[in-house]
Amino acid sequence: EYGIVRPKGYTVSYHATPEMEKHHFGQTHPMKPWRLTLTKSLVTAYGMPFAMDNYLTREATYEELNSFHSNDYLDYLITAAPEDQPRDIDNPDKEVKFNLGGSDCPLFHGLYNYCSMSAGSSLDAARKICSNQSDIAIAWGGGLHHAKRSEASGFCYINDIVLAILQLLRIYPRVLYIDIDVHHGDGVEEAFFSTDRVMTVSFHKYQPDQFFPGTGALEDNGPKNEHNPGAHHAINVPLNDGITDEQYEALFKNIIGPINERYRPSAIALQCGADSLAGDRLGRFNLRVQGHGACVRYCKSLGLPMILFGGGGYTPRNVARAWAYETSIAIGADTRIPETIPEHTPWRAHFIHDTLFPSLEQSMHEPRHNRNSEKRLREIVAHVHEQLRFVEH
Ligand code: TV1
Ligand code: CA
Ligand code: ZN
Repeated sequence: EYGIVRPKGYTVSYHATPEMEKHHFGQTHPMKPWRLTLTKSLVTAYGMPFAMDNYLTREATYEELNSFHSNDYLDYLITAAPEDQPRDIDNPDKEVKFNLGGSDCPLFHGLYNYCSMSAGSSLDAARKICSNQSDIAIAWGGGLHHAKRSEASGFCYINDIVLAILQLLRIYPRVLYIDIDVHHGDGVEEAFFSTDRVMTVSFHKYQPDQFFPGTGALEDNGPKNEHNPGAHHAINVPLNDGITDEQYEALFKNIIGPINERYRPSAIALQCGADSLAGDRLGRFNLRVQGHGACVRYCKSLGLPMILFGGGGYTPRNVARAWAYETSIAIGADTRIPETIPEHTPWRAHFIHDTLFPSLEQSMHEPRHNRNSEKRLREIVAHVHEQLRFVEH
């Protein structure tokens, strides 16, 4: 109804299920799977499903999860019940196995179903890219970048991104992983630390001991041993509070452009964590929906097959705005969707302001002070370019 049509000779697939969205991490926990419902409602109100192939996600199988995660960990994840949740008062000494059951990664009803649905959406997306049936595949329920082989971490239990990239590697010689979540993409970096077939690039707030997870310094570029193929293939862009759209966009292009030219990836995996937006409950940046989306648009312009993953994002109305806008960018309809949120959008009242692009003032009471100097950003770009001199191809 907004004149959104299927792009010619170009296929975008959308992988989701309402099953995932009904799970709860707990009353006060910042991760709200319901933000996926809000996202879908906006995508639908704008008429975008007509321009995409829409797939209902299935649960990933044990064997699929096992392609990265250990049996010990998966077996515990299957059987661990909310009753196993250690309670500080009743049982202060109860051991937390695999980092499961603490406050960040609680055990909740249906946890295994939630995890396998998230992984299922990312694996389906990867398979569509491998079979050339999609040019861009979208899995907003994925993007859980902190999970390790045998450990849950930072609201993430199963690393769906690692699973999806492992699928891409069956077909594509080199995969570029880009992570614009406000947190460091440590789990994905670690999984591909020793290979040159994946280059990982994370942009994040960096302040060890003050901001999770505390890793991802500028100088951390992979194994220090020059003979390890993974050397120079981990790129970290540590940032401070309050970075703006203008700075972030320039930084993104100055880093991803040269990486694309030098590394020549055959596919892109882009984690679009929306906690880098202004006004996020956990984030620290001043990005607007347009600035966040500009990263997606730039990646699309490189013309490579691409998966878009979700990730963090703790102010649901802004998560929905960003991911709906980025869906429109994927289908090439971003110049055609109206800025005013459609009248008939379910839960429209949740958006507070009726625009897709709230101003900084609308997103937060007072914009954060920008602690990123131009000088420091230039140093970061120079350091990354220096790393690229060591990258072959
Ligand atoms: C329950 C209830 C859990 C309220 C967790 C914020 C809560 C946080 C909560 C929280 C919170 C974190 C740490 C400290 C490590 C801990 C999806 C030494 C108001 C991808 C994960 C952030 C981000 C984890 C995930 C972080 C992602 N911040 N309220 N927990 N311990 N954990 O700092 O990258 O977005 O905050
Ligand atoms: Ca990041
Ligand atoms: Zn995050």
